[in-house]
Amino acid sequence: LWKKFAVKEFSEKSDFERDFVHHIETTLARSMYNCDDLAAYQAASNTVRDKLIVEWNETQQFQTLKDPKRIYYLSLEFLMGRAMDNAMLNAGVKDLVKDSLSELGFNLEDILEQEPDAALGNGGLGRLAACFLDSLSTGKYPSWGYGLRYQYGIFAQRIIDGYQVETPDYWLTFSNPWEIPRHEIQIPVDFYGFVEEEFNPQTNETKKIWKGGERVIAVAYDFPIPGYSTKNVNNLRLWSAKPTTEFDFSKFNSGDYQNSVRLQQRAESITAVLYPNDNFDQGKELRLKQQYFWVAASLHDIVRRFKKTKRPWSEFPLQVAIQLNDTHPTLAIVELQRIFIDLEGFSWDDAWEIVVKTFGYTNHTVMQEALEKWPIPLFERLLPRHLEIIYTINFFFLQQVEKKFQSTYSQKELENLLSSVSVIEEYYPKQVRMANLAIIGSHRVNGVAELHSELIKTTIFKDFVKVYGDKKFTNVTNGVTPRRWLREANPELAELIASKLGGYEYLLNLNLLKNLENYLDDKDFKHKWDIVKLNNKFRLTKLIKKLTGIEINPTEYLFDIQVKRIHEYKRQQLNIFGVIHRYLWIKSLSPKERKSLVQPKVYVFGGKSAPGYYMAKLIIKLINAVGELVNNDADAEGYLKCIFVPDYNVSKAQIIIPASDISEHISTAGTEASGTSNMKFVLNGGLIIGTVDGANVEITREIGEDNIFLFGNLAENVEDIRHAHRYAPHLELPESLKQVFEAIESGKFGEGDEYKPLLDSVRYHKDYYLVSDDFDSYLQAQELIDEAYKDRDDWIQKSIISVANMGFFSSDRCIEEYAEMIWDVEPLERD
Ligand code: DL6
Repeated sequence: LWKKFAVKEFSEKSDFERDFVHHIETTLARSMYNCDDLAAYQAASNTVRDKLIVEWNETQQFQTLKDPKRIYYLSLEFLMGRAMDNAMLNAGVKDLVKDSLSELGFNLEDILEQEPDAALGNGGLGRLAACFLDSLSTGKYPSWGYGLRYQYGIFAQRIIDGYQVETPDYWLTFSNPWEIPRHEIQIPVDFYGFVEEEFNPQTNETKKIWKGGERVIAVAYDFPIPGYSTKNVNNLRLWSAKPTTEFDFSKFNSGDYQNSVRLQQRAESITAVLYPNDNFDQGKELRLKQQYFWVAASLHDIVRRFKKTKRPWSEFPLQVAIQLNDTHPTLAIVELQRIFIDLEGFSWDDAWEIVVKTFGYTNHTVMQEALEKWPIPLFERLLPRHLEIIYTINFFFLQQVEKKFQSTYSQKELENLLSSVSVIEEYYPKQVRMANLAIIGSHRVNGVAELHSELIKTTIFKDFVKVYGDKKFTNVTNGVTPRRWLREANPELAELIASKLGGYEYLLNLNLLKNLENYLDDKDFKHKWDIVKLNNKFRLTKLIKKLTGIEINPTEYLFDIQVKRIHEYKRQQLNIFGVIHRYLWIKSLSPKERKSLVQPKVYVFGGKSAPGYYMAKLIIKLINAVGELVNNDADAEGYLKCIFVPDYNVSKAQIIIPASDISEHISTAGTEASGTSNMKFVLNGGLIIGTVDGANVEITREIGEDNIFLFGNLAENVEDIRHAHRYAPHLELPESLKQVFEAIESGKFGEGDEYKPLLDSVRYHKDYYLVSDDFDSYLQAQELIDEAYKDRDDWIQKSIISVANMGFFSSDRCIEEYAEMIWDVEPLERD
């Protein structure tokens, strides 16, 4: 009988309209007469969501029935952006929804604007996780994402007098139609306390029992993740922290109201805020609490699901693959070992064998300051049993290393090796090195671009290669989902491509883009390609006008864009020094010379600095100060603009990226693990200027070196150059950079002194990021760009060839590689 009444998905306009009105009148308790865009967004999302949920339920039931091996992707960040447009596109109902809404008197674009970004991530790492979820669903892989449901995502950035000011991002003000609260799924998570030994006279064994001192409840919130052109809908489960009891009534009754709610607030604080650092480990206790809370709840869920199948434990790694997105979830290794030995009664060795087969670890950085370490005293207090287990893991591992090398290494060599691979760093205070633990507890370790994967083997993890050989270390070059980053972000280009490739099949097999090369002589196609870019520039200038009040005529300028987290290693300072250099040059020319010599350019910057990162904040200030001067200087009018787009996020990226002629990926060689916006920009027909770093290397290989503007020192020389800097009391700057520094110090951009730390970091403090070494080569590359842009036809040709060769950078390819090399899982097609 119930089947007769089961929810029906909408498949026609009239169904959509009926369900939409139903949600307005019941879910929102509003009437169609007072329905504004926000209400319309909520009703429309609920209607689309209903459709997803039907498929989501069926996918979950089907997977339970078939019981395949599942992938569990553990990431502390999922930078999802908006859900509605993506859900409609993936489900193939966007046109239907658009027409229906229009019949009801609404404009889809306005309605989509109502949705806040789900900004539960800092940058590349979190956005990669979001792309992977899309590809896992699209590729029909049985998989779950696990993360935290922060109440506050990455802060919103305002620019006041040129400075970054952070304001909280409370993204849950209105009910969120894209999440399903699972109040029935409540998992207790303990912290602190002590460890007891319990002797069992029957077995003659002693058992360790951890008695936690503080308990918090993890409540599940589920986010359906639709795949493109498939009914497969996977699940992203985010945990929210709740107190065990609402109140301490004894305190309440005795009049101590404040303290009675303290524990409640303390519990909820665990999932209150995302830590706003990118590539930097701040080492705060609450962060370690977040990590354990999340992995404990997730593992409990995973183990429970496995136990329901009644399979023997030996089959655990055949059914479960857990991927650690960076070291943040490394505690999962320890927690699983604890579950096996303390709760399920395994022997140490049996447990450890299963654990190592289950985990894979992805490294995303070689930067020392990003490598996570936790002080032992903190660990001991918060997770006493876990620390014991870590000591034991380390003890057995070091024993194994010693055995392997004792006959061939001298005592000194052996000591050095042991101290470098040990999980414990023996300084003051002693610390737990999470990366070492992640390597020891995983069967595979991967980097995220070829160069990066090689670098980790020769630098930060080189001693582990001695221990394990290099088979344990592999590479999976990052990728991006073409559904969001082409179809959704750049509908006009996606459609133009579809018109030549016979439809949108290429969104599922990005290698089909290669066929665009058949149209390199097609004038009409090239003209349309050019128009699409121009339209996208219009779209961006509208956004710039709205956000900054600055007007730009897009037909006049080459658009040069650098949008990403602000970081010294990403070198926005190199870019802005270049802008100043250009400005000084323009000022030195007569009006006639300007007309004949200067390629008009608008430089667009965007990105957030970590709130406590002084130097990055200074870079933001300098960019804004340069903009202030340049944008109001009549001599530069029509030749140069410098814009800082405030509050860069995923939704803005979807407008900014399609508008670029050139984008900048100019990190010091060897510092950017991969980069993924480089891929997005090229996929959208922009060319790039970049260093030989991260995925730029493979992009060059795929699209050809004629289509990219490379410059700067190579990674293999960086250490030698730094070494030379170390012994120079102050650096001899190139003339070009000297002029720039003089201009800054002369007070052109406000108080010259204000920027002293930034300039001194280059000239007196060893220029760690090689700005002075790469500056001239950067300027030369910019000159080549100006030159190349003059030949429009050739530029468009380069743009088309580049897009045609970006097939490799689909995140679908990444997921296939992980599935084959690391997870050993197959897609599961629903009947
Ligand atoms: O792998 C995704 C992304 C890379 O593209 C960037 O190059 C890299 O900087 C970023 N790494 C991090 C590291 N964060 N931590 N910890 O965000 O990963």
